Amino acid sequence: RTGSTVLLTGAAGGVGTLMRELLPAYGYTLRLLDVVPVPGAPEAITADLGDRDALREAVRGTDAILHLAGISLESSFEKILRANIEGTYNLYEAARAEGVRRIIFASSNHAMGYHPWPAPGSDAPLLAADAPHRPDTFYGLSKCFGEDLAQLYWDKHGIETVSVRIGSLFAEPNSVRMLSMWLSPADGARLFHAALTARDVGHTVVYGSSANTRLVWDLTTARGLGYAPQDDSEKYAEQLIAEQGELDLDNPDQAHLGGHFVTSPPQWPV
Ligand code: 15L
Repeated sequence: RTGSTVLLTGAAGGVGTLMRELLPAYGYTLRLLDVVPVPGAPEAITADLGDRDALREAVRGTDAILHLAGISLESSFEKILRANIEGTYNLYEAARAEGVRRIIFASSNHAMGYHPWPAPGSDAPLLAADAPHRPDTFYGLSKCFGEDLAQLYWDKHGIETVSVRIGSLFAEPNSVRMLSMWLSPADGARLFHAALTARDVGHTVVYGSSANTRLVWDLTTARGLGYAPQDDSEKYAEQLIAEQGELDLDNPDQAHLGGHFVTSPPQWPV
């Protein structure tokens, strides 16, 4: 519901920064949290996802949580375990203890990264939201865990979650792969707003992308929330393909939906 207070975790991150700008127009009051200070927002809460008391206080009195915090690239298993797996558990526990009823979980396309890229011209169906998990990294594995945690907290405690498998949420796509994966910032805000306001979501898993001409994911569950994407990456296609060439499915870096996360994942800075 608009007019509600939403805790935004990871408010200093890439997606968090974009959503801080775009979501207030939908009528939300945002409470910001990050492990580092949020530039331009001295009121933001600085807390680690390992600090359970701080999380209880941060979620108290909010109507919903948009959980973007955590490590957003591949890292060591130990770091992923702490930030993404234990951190997400700590946040759900805080929500349960404080009676918060709705969480939007920033899952990732990398939960599904080992699904093969469809051959050009093939009539392979779009990848459904309920296809099996095929994580491409420990990072992707932590997103699979988060989705299952969300299911558990719905079944056991009645806390609703929309798990959004975000594609590539950047101002513009910067690779040929991203022509399929791009979620424009404006469509990202539309999707999070739909996830925050749709009724009776239980635990719903959706792909987060714009209405891209080269889409590989089935957006049915996202549209079922009322999401109506307005953008299409195709306007960037000519230039990106001229610079980088078409995808080469014989190249192991490009043969799967997770792209180069499958072979040489970008590393979270230590
Ligand atoms: C992700 O999950 C990352 O957080 C982001 O930095 C991008 O790499 C994105 O996936 C992607 O696949 O483009």
